[in-house]
This record gives sequence, C-alpha cells and structure tokens, in this order.
Amino acid sequence: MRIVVLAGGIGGARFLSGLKSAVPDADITVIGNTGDDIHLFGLKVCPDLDTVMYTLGGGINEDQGWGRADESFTVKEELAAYGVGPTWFGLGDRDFATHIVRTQMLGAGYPLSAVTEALCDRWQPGVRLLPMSDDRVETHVAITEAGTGERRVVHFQEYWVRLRASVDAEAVVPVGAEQAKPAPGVLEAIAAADVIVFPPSNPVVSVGTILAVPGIREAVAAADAPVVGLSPIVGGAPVRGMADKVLAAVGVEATAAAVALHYGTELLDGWLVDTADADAVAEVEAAGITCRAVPLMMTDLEATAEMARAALELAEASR
Ligand code: GDP
Ligand code: FO1
Ligand code: CA
Repeated sequence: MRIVVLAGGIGGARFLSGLKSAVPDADITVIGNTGDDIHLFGLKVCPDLDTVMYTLGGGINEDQGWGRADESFTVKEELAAYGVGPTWFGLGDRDFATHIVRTQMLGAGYPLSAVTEALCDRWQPGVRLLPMSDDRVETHVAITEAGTGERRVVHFQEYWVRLRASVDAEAVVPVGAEQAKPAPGVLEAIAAADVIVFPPSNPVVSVGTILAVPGIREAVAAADAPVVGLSPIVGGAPVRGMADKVLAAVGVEATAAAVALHYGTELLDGWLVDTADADAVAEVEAAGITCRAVPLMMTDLEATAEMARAALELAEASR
C-alpha cells in the first residue's frame, strides 16, 4: 500500500511512528513542511524535516518532541559568550552537526531534497522523506508588539518560540510559496498514492503551508486516492502548542469540526475526531465528509498505531 502523509513536526512525526507500526510493509512517502525553516549562525535549520527524521530514526528527544536525545548545549553557550544570538532558539551540539552537513551540501549545489535523502541515509527513518519544495519558503507572522504597540512581521520561529504566540497572529504568510515548485517526486507520489493522510499536524503552519505550494493542493484534490485527516484539535483546544492562535489568523475556530470544514470537501473524504468531540461528527458529515469519533491521543505507540488503523479503515469506507 502506498501512503502519502503531509507532515509538520511533532504531530506528524508521532503519527508516522504509529502508522509504521500499524502497517510495517507500507510504502510511505512523507511530504514535509519547510515553511518553519530558518537560517541561524549561517546554517540552514529545517525543524519539521528533522523532527520527522529524528523521531522515526530513533534520535529524537522524546519528552520534548524536537531536537536530539542526550543533547548538550556547549556551542550555544560559547556563541552567547561572544554575544551572538539568538539565545531564544535552542540548537544543541548534536543537532548542530545536522545543520552543518545540510548547509555544506546546499552550498555545494545539492537541492534540499537530495540533502534530506543524504541525511536520511544515516537515520533510516523507514519512509521516503521529501521536503515540500526545494525552493525557499519561510512562514512570517504579522503581530503588534505588546510593549511598544509597534506593528512588525516576524519569522514564524520568533513568533512561536520567542513570543510563545503570546500576541495575536494578525496574518500568517508563507513567503516564497507562490513562486515555489513542488520538490521532485512530490506530485508523482500524490498521484500514485492509495491513501493520502493529513496527520494531526497544524492545519495552518504545517499542512496549510505544504498545500500553499502551487500544484500540491491541486494534486491532492485531483488524486484518485481517498484523503483522510485526523484532528489536531481535541475538546476545543490544540493537544499541544498554540495552533488556535494561527487558526484565528485565518478565521477558523479551534474546533475539530471547523478544521475539517476549513480543509473542505475539495480535499477531504474522511475526518477523524476524538471521542471527546463526538458531537462534531454530525456537522462534519452534513458537510459531505465521512466522519468518525475515535480516541486521538498519541499517548503511546499502540494508541497511535490504533489511530493509524482507524484512518486507513476510514479511507477504505470513504473510497
Ligand atoms: P509541529 O510542527 O512540531 O508544531 O508539529 P505538527 O504541525 O506536526 O503538529 C502540531 C499539532 O499536533 C498541534 O496542533 C497539536 O494539537 C497536535 N497534536 C500533538 N499531539 C497530539 C495528540 O496526541 N493527538 C492529537 N489529535 N493531536 C496532537
Ligand atoms: N522549539 C522550542 O519551543 N524552543 C526551542 O528552542 C526549539 C529549538 C529547536 C531546534 C531545532 C529544531 O529542529 C526544533 C526546535 N524547536 C524548538 C521546535 C520547533 O522549532 C517548533 O516547535 C516547530 O517548528 C513549531 O512548529
Ligand atoms: Ca513546525
């Protein structure tokens, strides 16, 4: 079975662990979000690609959900001693090596897709990990600074990590997306898929950014395969993180039903909500999307594998 998953970081990566466990012999292609990418200290950092690669390759810091296990921060401390920041982004020593290799290869002329493949040679994630695009796309967020009242546009990571989404996101813009092309293999994988899955990733800054690359949304909408999604919103709030803040920026309520309707029938054939949101099923189905309520908390690998099985069954039912 050929499965294509449009993934962000933690929510996407954890779901993929469960999917691999549920269907060990599936041929899984992951289309990863690169809108979170940031240049720091002259290095190209790809948080969502790395989160997927480390999680599936056994190198992730499990508690944190991002970054390497058994990490130290000597380089960061030494940079700070020189007064070189930003200090609000925690790049660890082991993680630095990934960014150095990536930046070196990009400098030598390799596209990000080839670099990602080379990094995955080490990690063996057991999926084919493709960046959504080889072209630079950077999500920016328009805010009003709390102290000064000044209107500014900041990088998504500054909004998320430094500001912890403490002020409203007035606009979320995937800068560069309009000019970006899908990376090699992306459209082909979507067209050849037996099932396409939107994992419980952020609908705006993860899945939404991938769909903003011209050609990807159209390919998903035109695919023969059923498209099923799992709600990242449980009981009217994100399970983790501040997805409600970026949903508000695109005028979508932070509910399991509103996110399904945001993707819409053009994209979705099926949608899974958590049992806590069972009353959303009727509303989603009334909109023409097959919907089921099942436990959607990725508490451990078995619970996550069960979610993946439910998604594949729903795909079968909505085919
Ligand atoms: P990020 O790039 O690290 O923010 O990760 P993603 O975009 O892939 O996923 C973030 C989303 O995952 C958040 O909106 C969370 O609500 C959602 N999420 C995290 N853990 C769970 C879980 O156990 N169950 C569900 N349903 N959603 C989850
Ligand atoms: N998230 C944080 O909340 N704080 C950090 O210092 C931080 C560092 C970091 C370094 C490498 C990496 O791959 C991811 C990192 N993240 C950090 C997570 C990540 O940037 C965000 O959680 C996601 O991009 C949000 O979607
Ligand atoms: Ca992310």
